Amino acid sequence: MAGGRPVSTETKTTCPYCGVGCGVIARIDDNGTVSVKGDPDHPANFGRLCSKGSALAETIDLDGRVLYPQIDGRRADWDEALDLVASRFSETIAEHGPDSVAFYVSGQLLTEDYYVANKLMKGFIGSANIDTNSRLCMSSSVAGHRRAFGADTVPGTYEDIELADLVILTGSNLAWCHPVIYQRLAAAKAARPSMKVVVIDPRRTMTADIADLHLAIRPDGDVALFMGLLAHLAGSTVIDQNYIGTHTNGFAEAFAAASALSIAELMELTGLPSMQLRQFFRLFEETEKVVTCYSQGVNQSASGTDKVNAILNCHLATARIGRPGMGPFSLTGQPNAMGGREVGGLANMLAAHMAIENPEDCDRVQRFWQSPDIARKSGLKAVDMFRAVADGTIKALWIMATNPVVSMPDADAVAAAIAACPFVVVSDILTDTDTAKFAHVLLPSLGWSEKDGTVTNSERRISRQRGYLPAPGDAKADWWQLAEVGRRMGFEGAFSFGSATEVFVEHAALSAFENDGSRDFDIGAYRRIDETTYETLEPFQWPQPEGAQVQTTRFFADGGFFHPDRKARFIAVSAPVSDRTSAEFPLTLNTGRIRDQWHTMTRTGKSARLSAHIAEPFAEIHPRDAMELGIASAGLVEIESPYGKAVVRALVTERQARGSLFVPMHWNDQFAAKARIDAVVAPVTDPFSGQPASKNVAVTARRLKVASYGFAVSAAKPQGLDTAYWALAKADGGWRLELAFDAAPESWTQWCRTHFGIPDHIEPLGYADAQTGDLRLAFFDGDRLLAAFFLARQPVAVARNWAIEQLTVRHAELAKRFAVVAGRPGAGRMDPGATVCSCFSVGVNQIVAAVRGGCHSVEAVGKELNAGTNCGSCRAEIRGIIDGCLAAAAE
Ligand SMILES: Nc1nc2c(c(=O)[nH]1)N[C@H]1C(S)=C(S)[C@@H](COP(=O)(O)OP(=O)(O)OC[C@H]3O[C@@H](n4cnc5c(=O)[nH]c(N)nc54)[C@H](O)[C@@H]3O)O[C@H]1N2
Ligand SMILES: Nc1nc2c(c(=O)[nH]1)N[C@H]1C(S)=C(S)[C@@H](COP(=O)(O)OP(=O)(O)OC[C@H]3O[C@@H](n4cnc5c(=O)[nH]c(N)nc54)[C@H](O)[C@@H]3O)O[C@H]1N2
Ligand code: SF4
Ligand SMILES: [Mo]
Repeated sequence: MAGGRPVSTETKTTCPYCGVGCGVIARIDDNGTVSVKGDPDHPANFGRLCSKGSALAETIDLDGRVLYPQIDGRRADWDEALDLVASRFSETIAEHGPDSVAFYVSGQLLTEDYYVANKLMKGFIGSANIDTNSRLCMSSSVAGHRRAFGADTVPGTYEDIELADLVILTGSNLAWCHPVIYQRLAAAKAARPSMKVVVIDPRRTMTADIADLHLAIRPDGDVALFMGLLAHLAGSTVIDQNYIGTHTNGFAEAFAAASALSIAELMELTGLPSMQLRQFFRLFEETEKVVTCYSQGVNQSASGTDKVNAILNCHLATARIGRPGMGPFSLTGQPNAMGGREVGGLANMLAAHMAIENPEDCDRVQRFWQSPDIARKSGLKAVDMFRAVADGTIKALWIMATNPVVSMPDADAVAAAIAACPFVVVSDILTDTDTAKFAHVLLPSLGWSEKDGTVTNSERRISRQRGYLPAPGDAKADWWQLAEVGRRMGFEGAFSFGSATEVFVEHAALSAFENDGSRDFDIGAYRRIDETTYETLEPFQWPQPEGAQVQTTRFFADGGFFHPDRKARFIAVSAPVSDRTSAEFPLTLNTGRIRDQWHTMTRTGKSARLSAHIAEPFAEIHPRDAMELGIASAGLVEIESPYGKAVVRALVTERQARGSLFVPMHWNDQFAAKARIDAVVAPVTDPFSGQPASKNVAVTARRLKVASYGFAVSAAKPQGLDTAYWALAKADGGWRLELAFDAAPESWTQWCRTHFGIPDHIEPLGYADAQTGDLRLAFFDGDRLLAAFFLARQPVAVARNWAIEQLTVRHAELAKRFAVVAGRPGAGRMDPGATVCSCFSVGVNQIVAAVRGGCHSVEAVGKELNAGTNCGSCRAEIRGIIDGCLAAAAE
């Protein structure tokens, strides 16, 4: 039973990863096996999925799950745990006031969870100290929208991206981070090749593969670029004086600010040659149907809000907004970043898109909630919230569905703050996360596949997530945990929700409460729905006011903004000084995502298939920078800022601009020795949004000298690792492990026994070369490989996928066992190489062979190897490999 229903064999639900919000059909076979496929009827994806969505079934096992409440590490029952949480929060409030407690929540909560969290903190505890990881994600967009539009409104729809003649992607690695929108864009462009795509990103990402123009902008050059564009447009005929005059304010000031920049200054600030600038400006000028999509290269910046407004200015000035194929488009990161904004989950929002700084809104919400108290001023934003935890102002903290010890800037300081906090509650699905280990009370939450509720995607579409598996152990929904604590804190009536439906209905009612069209967010049509309607709810876009026709899904084509005068505001922005480097910290660290991992890897890290794409933390570095620093490809690099250090593998590539490094945000202390890159990221924030500048951090980098490098595969999970470097990844049949050592242990055999759990009676097959320092050990239990260990003075050259395969094949003959020690495939066997296509586990060497064999297009490679024919997320990489092979052949 899930949510009181019988388990059915096919359930329509929504992917729990990115903000595209793809519909998923989960199927349970007779033997209990779960499989997922794209929902052909869901309007976000029409059946498509990306590699992460396709691998969902591999991430729902119960390994590592929190199954019952824990107090100081011991098992407790719900009553005891909830009583303790309620009493500690109540006592702290009684003694130190409401602002001495805080919630830090997440865009991965369902709307119902989020609604209850916000109601409890803002309406009943009476503090606005609830903030969310959306602060690190969308808050600059929220602030930019609110400045320009008077509300946090995303005007357009996904269809606009397909209808546009020009799609600008700035600060977005769409191919890897919103893969299904990328697939929709790529399909539209293939069908209509006149469509143009511009990618603006300091790095040449996989997304640039589809671009007609790639602008390798200087870090944080975006404000200047869009100021330059506005000045250019103002001098052209496409400026819409009528729209500007009727529906907006502030154009003259914004234009004056923008036109103050000379072309020389523009070139300097953006790092772009004048020809490229002009080409971009002209493309925008000449194309009416233009959509500008932006994501973290825009939001995560000290000038993030200004970047957003600089973009919005250009769309407002040309009235290219809210019409088919036109508009600015903030791509949301998390599955429910939008839902969180709708319930007011940020410390500076109220609920249902009402403003905390507006006393009338506060009164209205208080009346609706019939609450004793309501927060009337903003609470602490994430970075300040953890500072207040550090300095003892906040004494009780509830962290839900987020892993701040990994994802917050200055992460070591955040870890220290949480460790020192007198009372920490963590609601998670896993026991061992970098944050959960600090919990006084660890509460087991229902995860995807078990929980029920709604999420809102980037295009304002509300979809159901539905549970189809039973609750594991004592796990309970996040909203239930919050409501129980609310009741136990004395707010019985306000938190008597019996189901997710009841929460949703109240949320819908609040959105409609005294809403005469003055607020954009209105889903009043759903304020009276019953359990059955909620159960079968089809995806729908807001707004949906009660009694209105199902209406157009775009905003602002004819004005109707949400400032009191119903006009939009141009914002006069100025170009920031963006270079943060110094003699001591001469490099710019840029951080972000890779295709097949999700955030702190608590879920995607469980899939061997996803882990095969990129199996260890890395820093992209330009070949010339690498040379100057003496960093060799595949060597190790130590990155340092005044805040902390990290050690990752060097990935030398010309895709990276000179003077900067790119490191993924995903790795953490569960998967690597020292790769939490946020330990290095400075806690610098945007002055309007409070969003951290995670993409422009001054650092220094050096080669990490080690005595030897290692690689291992192990059937059992390696334990107790403490070497100079290690990075662990799930593999079919076990684990793979990259290693480096400062010194040799007394016995390598003993070292392997300890860390790979090898019984004493099993002696290794071995090979050692004193001259080269090469050492190989393989431990077999009968014909099964338990572990193989390869050591060298240089980064180990063993074929990784081949070595991993040895964990699952049988080694009956001695020759086969010796092949493992030899560290290479036998004659006639090809090493597939690093995985490119995770759906069909096709490696780079196989693709190269196919290209050499005459497959010169992605389609031909697909026919030969299946690669790229399922989710398509790897098609850009396959094209890159083909281009590389053909270029090499032509030389
Ligand atoms: N595979 C995968 N997909 C995800 C996620 C994931 O963890 N893994 N997470 C989801 C979430 S929550 C989010 S927020 C989104 C994020 O999605 P994206 O924003 O697309 O991803 P990022 O890699 O964080 O950053 C995007 C790009 O911004 C570029 N950039 C850095 N500095 C600048 C700059 O100054 N100007 C410009 N124009 N570009 C710059 C970076 O080089 C990077 O390529 O992804 C979502 N999708
Ligand atoms: N340097 C750098 N830092 C960044 C970024 C960057 O680009 N660079 N990006 C930032 C952005 S945009 C984001 S969105 C954040 C993301 O960062 P986080 O939110 O910290 O990352 P997640 O791994 O998604 O954390 C989700 C946690 O919730 C748990 N969980 C999963 N499902 C449930 C559930 O149903 N209920 C509960 N209670 N728990 C659950 C997971 O096990 C995990 O511990 O990182 C930010 N940090
Ligand atoms: S694009 Fe991929 S990760 Fe995003 S919602 Fe769709 S399937 Fe999930
Ligand atoms: Mo995000």
